[in-house]
Amino acid sequence: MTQVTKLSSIIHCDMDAFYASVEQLSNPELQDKPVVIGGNPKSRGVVATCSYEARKFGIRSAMPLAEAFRRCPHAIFLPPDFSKYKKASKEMHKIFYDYTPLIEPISLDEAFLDVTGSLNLFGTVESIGTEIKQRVKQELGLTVSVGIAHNKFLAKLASDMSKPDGFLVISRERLQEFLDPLDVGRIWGVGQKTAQRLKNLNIRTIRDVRLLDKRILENLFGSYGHQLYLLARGIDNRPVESDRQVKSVGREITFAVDITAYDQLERVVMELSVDVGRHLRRTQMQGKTVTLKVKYNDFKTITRSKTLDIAANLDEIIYSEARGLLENTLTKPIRLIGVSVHNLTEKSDNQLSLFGEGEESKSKLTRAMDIVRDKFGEESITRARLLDVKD
Ligand code: DCP
Ligand code: MG
Repeated sequence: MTQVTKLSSIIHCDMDAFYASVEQLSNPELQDKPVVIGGNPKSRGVVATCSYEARKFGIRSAMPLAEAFRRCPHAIFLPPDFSKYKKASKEMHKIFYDYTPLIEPISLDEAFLDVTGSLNLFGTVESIGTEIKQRVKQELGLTVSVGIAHNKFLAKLASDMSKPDGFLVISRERLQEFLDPLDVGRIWGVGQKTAQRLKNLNIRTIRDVRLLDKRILENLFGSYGHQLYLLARGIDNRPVESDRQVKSVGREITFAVDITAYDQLERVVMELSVDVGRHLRRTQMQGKTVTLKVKYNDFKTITRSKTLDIAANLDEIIYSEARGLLENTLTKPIRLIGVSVHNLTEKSDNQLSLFGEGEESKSKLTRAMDIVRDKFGEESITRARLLDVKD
């Protein structure tokens, strides 16, 4: 009997110049102009993103705003407006869900879709990709770049390489001839450091990596060497992990000015805890381990974790644990702080609370607040209540 292996059909979608495109859409005066998202060019912040018109001046994500201003003083500088971006992201996901429930969001503007099981209903993976692209344009007014292949690495490569307004299919037949001439930096997981290390060894293209013995790669790069061996051949067996299989939910923030006041830190930790809690409840998840991450002004980073007896997703519980972990961390000015919850399990809305009556009423109150926030926005309800949580 011959064994038939079913190949996956993966689509990678990534919006073009996402924050900037959303701003251009909401204000026609910004269209076709260099727009930089990040804030006041005189602040010490960095560029979140910029329109393709601004990229012509060499402006890029993560560049200091002052440098962006130097390159293009007539660019329009705007602060980010996350509620707008979240709304656009939600609408894009609604379109995705029409084709498959197997969606792995990577960021607000980027996701993998496994449509293997949807082909009977919708035709080919190419027709699904085309339809998604058209609908995002028609219904949202935004352009999304679409990459199609039989695994995640190749699908992402396809959308990255065809940007902006891209659409590219990497077929299995022409896979190696497509990959071989590409720069090593195109391999998933190869950052600037690894790329430089490879180039120092005169390994410049994916073909150069492919021609190396597996043992040499493993000697050079440890367990990642094995990955490199596979990726250079276009092999990537990672499944598309939909929301339910996500391993942690976290939020972090880099401050424009390093923080030295404890009460300010507490307030930020509260905001982050609320965001994490909201995301957990939206995706019907709960978690047992709360982690606090602190990066100091000298870039030294510490993480502290606490594992609870019972998994939780209430803002109060996450905040109270994160605040406990925050104690005695303010030994130097702090540059970044993050709160995350790990050890996730599913939690449905009607699941009984295991914390007893007190928690049950907190849970009800939180649910009521979530409903109000869904309707009127994140800032519609004061969070002062949380500041009173002492134990
Ligand atoms: N972002 C950010 N800081 C970064 C990189 C990105 O705040 N260092 C934000 C702004 C981007 C959004 O995330 O709009 C999506 O990131 P992408 O890397 O997908 O960049 P863009 O969508 O802006 O541009 P493109 O995908 O067309 O290259
Ligand atoms: Mg993008």
